[in-house]
Amino acid sequence: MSTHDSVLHIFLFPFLAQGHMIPIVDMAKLLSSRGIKITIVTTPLNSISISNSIKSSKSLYASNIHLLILKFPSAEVGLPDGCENLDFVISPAMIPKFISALNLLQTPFEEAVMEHRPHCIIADMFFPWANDVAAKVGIPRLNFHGSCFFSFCASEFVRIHQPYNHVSSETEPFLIPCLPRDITFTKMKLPEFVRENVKNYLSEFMEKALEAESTCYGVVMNSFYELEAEYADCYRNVFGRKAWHIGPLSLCNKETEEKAWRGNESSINEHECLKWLDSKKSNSVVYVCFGSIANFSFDQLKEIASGLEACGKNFIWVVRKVKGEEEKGEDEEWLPKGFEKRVEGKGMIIRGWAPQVLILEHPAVGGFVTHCGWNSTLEGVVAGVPMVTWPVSGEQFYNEKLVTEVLRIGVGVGVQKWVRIVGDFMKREAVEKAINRVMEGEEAEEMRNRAKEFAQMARNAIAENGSSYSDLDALIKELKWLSF
Ligand SMILES: *[C@@H]1O[C@H](CO)[C@@H](O)[C@H](O)[C@H]1NC(C)=O
Ligand SMILES: *[C@@H]1O[C@H](CO)[C@@H](O)[C@H](O)[C@H]1NC(C)=O
Ligand SMILES: *[C@@H]1O[C@H](CO)[C@@H](O)[C@H](O)[C@H]1NC(C)=O
Ligand SMILES: CC(=O)N[C@H]1CO[C@H](CO)[C@@H](O)[C@@H]1O
Repeated sequence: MSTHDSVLHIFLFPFLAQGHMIPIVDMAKLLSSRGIKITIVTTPLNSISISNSIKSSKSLYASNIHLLILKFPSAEVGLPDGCENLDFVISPAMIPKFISALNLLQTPFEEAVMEHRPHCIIADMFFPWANDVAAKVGIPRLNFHGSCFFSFCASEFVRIHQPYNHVSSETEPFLIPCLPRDITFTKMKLPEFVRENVKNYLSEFMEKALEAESTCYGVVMNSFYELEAEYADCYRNVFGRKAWHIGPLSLCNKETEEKAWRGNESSINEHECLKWLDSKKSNSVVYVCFGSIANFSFDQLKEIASGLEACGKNFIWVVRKVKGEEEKGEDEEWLPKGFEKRVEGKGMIIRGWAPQVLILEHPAVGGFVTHCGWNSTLEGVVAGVPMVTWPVSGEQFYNEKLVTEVLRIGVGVGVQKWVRIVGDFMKREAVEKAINRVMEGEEAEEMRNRAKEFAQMARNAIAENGSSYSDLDALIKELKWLSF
């Protein structure tokens, strides 16, 4: 090793999508607070929001976090300039180009590792070649896949045993093999390339990522032991892999300002938003957000609007900015006629990025309609609010199972089909019914109580000597032992 002192230096290399960068920035803050020197490796455009998040941190340790910027090879693969983030990849034709660009980052990344000689690389699962880079310089590569133990185990068992080949239709339930507790699933909830057994660049990309997962040094998980103990054990014992649970990472943001800045500048003044929430009764507001990737049709947005209006609850609804539509004001065609007038005072629409953590933990918020991306799901757990699960794609259908059947802190809106970006279509009645189920009545009360217990467990986990705190200690000890 080139460093002569005993300060551990870790390279963090997040995937280039907003949802993946948020937990990595949190992880950087957490690790630096334990005396580790951190270098976050990213590209020019992505470095702006990362650097803003770090700056907003009043943490004493922010000066221990460095940024290393690699040029993104957009021109080399034929992507428009500045298309450096999966959130900007809007047409299917751009996906293979984006993947090629990710792979082209290997050489500059390797050069950076050679130059700076970190003691460990924590890279996103979608950089499978980080294993090779780490092996070249003889350091461990840890994987970060931004998901949880439950979903990882479930999807691996489905991938390995292919139970979907033994059902007669896409909607006939099958049991997920080997998984602790009986959990059923359907073929329709699997990604289309699995469902249709297509071999293409996407399936190849996934295979490579999963293969690298099985051969890397270990995994860091944004989760905590008490949330999914059986599945954490399953991951370690059945798959025989090393894993450290160090979450919930979002809990390392303590100041209002840094919570508001998580990810990107909010499209709304957080004080205005909190003042509005202050004026509402406790547990009376439902917060609706589908993450940064989903892009629903106007018809779907109309159904959501009608469902929200019909259930009569207060709401905050985050809508992804619709290109060219944002200036039209009240006549936006994706809202039913007169909608904003009718819900005035009752509902708030945020166009763009919302200060989600601040909103969720406000006592007025009593329910969360979520796409079940892991970062959002865990934020819901930490806030102790029951959820309406509305998965779209990715591993979100497994996360839904964890929330509704294992933790029993949410109800499904009824989505049946995995559809990239646009999602399965849901009617207003389903929206209304699911929201009512988490907001009022005995069932809602029970879910809320359970959710509050998990929220407390999450706080205990990261407190001194808690399960996540101790696991991070163990990880640091092991890395030091390997390095010095
Ligand atoms: C969302 O989808 C619509 C088509 O339904 C498309 O016109 C628009 O550009 C997409 N927006 C984003 C931000 O991807
Ligand atoms: C962050 O917010 C700025 C300003 O609203 C926007 O221009 C930029 O595209 C956002 N970045 C990402 C990665 O979403
Ligand atoms: C944590 O554990 C150590 C060693 O067992 C002990 O000395 C310390 O007091 C504990 N801290 C807390 C906050 O319980
Ligand atoms: C992809 C994803 O789930 N992103 C979410 C991560 O958390 C922020 C708030 O902190 C959400 O706004 C994103 O939608």
